[in-house]
Amino acid sequence: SLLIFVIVIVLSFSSALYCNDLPEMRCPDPDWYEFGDFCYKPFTDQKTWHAARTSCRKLGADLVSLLSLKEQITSDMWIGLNDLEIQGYQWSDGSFVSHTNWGYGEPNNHEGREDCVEMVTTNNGSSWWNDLNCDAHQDWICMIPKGKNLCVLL
Ligand SMILES: [Ca+2]
Ligand SMILES: [Ca+2]
Repeated sequence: SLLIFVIVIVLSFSSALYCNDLPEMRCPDPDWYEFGDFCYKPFTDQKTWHAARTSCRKLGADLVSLLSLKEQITSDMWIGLNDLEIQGYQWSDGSFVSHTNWGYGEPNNHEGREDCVEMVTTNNGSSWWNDLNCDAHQDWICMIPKGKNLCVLL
């Protein structure tokens, strides 16, 4: 069979990221949970929302936009949703905001300083979204489409 590798070169700072496709529609490695058409990986080294997004993007992924993997999420985690732009809430990866899952009284934009969104998970397993100051340090979760390999920094 013919393997077609698509090389995408992304300039990031002064380094280049090389990202290719996998020969099969699967996740890049066993650390990534497969669900539907996407792969998910939670990270527990707490970061600001922007630092978390940068880390995901360096892998060729982005902060999670489709949350159909609740059982894998056991802590409060940054997701890709934000209202950093004037247009209102958007997903970091450009996905259409088709539904929301705000907690009671959220988003409250507390003190006018909450432009990023975390998914809060309670002890009984239910979860909801809360807008939060982007500079808070939280766990985070990346999402990458199945069939895409992780980028390599050269
Ligand atoms: Ca806000
Ligand atoms: Ca809030």
